[in-house]
Parts: sequence; structure tokens; C-alpha cells
Amino acid sequence: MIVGIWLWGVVGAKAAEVNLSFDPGTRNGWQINEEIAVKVKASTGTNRVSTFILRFNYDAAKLEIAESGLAMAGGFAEIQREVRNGKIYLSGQVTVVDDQQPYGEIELATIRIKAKANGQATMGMELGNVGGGNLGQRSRDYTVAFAAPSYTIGSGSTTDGVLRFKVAFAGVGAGAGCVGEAKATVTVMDATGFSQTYNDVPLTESGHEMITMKGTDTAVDLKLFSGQVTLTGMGQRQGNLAMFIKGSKTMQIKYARNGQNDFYNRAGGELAAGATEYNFSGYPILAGDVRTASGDGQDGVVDGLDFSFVKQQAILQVARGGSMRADLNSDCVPNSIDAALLMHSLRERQEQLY
Ligand SMILES: [Ca+2]
Ligand SMILES: [Ca+2]
Repeated sequence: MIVGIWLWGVVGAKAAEVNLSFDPGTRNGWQINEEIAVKVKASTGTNRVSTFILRFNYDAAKLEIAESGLAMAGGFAEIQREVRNGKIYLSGQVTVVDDQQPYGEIELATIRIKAKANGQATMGMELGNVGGGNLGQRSRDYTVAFAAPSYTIGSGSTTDGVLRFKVAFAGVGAGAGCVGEAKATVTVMDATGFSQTYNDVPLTESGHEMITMKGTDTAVDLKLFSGQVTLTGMGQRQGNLAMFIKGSKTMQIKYARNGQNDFYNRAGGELAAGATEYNFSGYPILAGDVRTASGDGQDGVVDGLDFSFVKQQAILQVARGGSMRADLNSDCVPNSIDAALLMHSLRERQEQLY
């Protein structure tokens, strides 16, 4: 915790006539994608202010600032308001004569800032001209000091949490020989609905297990796959998470509870980043999204298009190594078993999106 006391100069040195600062000047636990309005403040004592010309730099890897997020404070007419090459240009002037010009604790402008990445972020002043006196002329330049702000995004650590999981795929048995390169698209969502999607998450085989799928009576020996996602972009959102997992031939399934063996029928989730490997094998990922209206691919829906494709391939009895898109259980043969798997998916909900 940083206590908000700013020292305006070294003891013995001449104090600046105008002290510029940002409000807030410190912030801890700033969340990624959270936007805050920072005021540019001036402490001028009895010095009246007529104009200011300021240029600030900022850490563009961690902070996002748009020109539309800059605004003059009341009482100042805009001369320049621009964001260019990681720098902020702010210039304004008063519209009143000398003896009405503001002084004391005043506000010059507002900068809306959005946090982009975990870590420490700061901003610096490259140019700080503040003048007083005749309207439209800087008849007097003040000496200016600036207290650089200190912002902490997320925990301040640039290390993101990791979410680990284990899944099975409906029909993909222990002996399945045509799994190929197993990958998934994983979307992680927190309780507020904030989400990040991670593509091509590698899955590695991690044994097998007898699993009785919902809606069936028979236990089947299914292959297990382990995977993990580093929660880049989730910031401090490391708990109360849900994951949505989709394979290259499957529906998207929501997982939100360890040991889940059925549809998670509510919003939110109970997962957290850490060492725990969540086991979702009791609710295998349903196969079937292999076609779209325009052909091969995925459209998020298991429907008649997918079914007729798989059925057609089954009838054709494509040779081993043939059209494997239709080989939903990865046993190297597109046949009626794949069509039956798809029938099972059709009975379930389609995509699980919340
Ligand atoms: Ca489809
Ligand atoms: Ca098959």
C-alpha cells in the first residue's frame, strides 16, 4: 500500500510554482479492461493560470488511451487534444481576463485510461508549460513539477494463472487409433461474463477410464486428455471461472465444476487458477460439429448438415485414412457408430454459451 504523500522537491531547493499531478496518482489492483478517468490537477498556490501546454508519455503495452478519452476541464478552451505515438498532447487556455483566472487547487483536463496488461505502469511528463497573465499570451511562465503516477494492474505480477483440466470425448475409446493432433479451443469466463478465448490448446493423452455417459446405460472405456490454459488477459479474474471447450469435431461444452458429470445448467462457475487439475471426464465432450452450410468446418451447431455428412461417409465406407472429419470416435473408420454418436449429440442441447 502506497500512502499518497507527494514530496514536491528537495528540501532547500526552490519549490515549483505549479505542481502537476494525476488523480488518482496511485492505484492498486486495477483490472484489465477496466477504464478509469484520471484528472490532471495543478496546485498553483496564488499563481493564476491562463494557459497550459502538456505532453505526457505512457506505457502503451499496459495502458490504452484514446483521443476521445481526453477532455479539457471546465473553464479551459481546447487548443490541442491528441494521442499520437504513445504520447498525450493537452493544451488549453482560459477564456477570461487576468483577475478571473483560476488559481489554487485546479483541474486542467481528464484522461480516460484503460488497463491492458498485468504489471506496473507509469506515465511521465515530457513537456510542462503553465503560464499566467494576459489572455492569449503567456506573459509569465511558471516553474513546473510533476508527480509521476504509479499504477499496479492485476496483482502487479506479470505471471498469469493457469487453469488445468482433464476431459474425455464421447465415443473416443481407449483404443482409438486416429485421434491425430488433439487440440481444443477454450474460452474462460468469469462471473461478470468477461471472457478470453485461447485457440489451439494442445491436449495430451493421459490414460483412460470407464465412463457411463448421460443417456446411456453402458460404461465405455474412454481415452482421457489433459490440457491447460495460461489465463493471459484475465487479469485478477482467477476465480469463479467457467470454461467452454470445443474440439475440431465437437460441440462446445461448458465445464464449471470439478467432477462435473452433467450439463452445468446455470451461469458462472466454480473453477480457479492453480495446481488443481479439474476432472470433467464424467461429462464427455459431444461430437458432431463437422460441417457448415458452405461445407467442411464448424458453425457452432450440430444439425442435419453434420448428420447427413457423417451418414453419407458411413455409407460410402471410406477407406482407412480417408475422410476422417466424419470419424467422430477416431477409430479410423467412418461408419454407423459415428452416425449414432452424432444422434446422441442431436438429443443434447446445442452450443453451451453461458
Ligand atoms: Ca455444424
Ligand atoms: Ca469412426
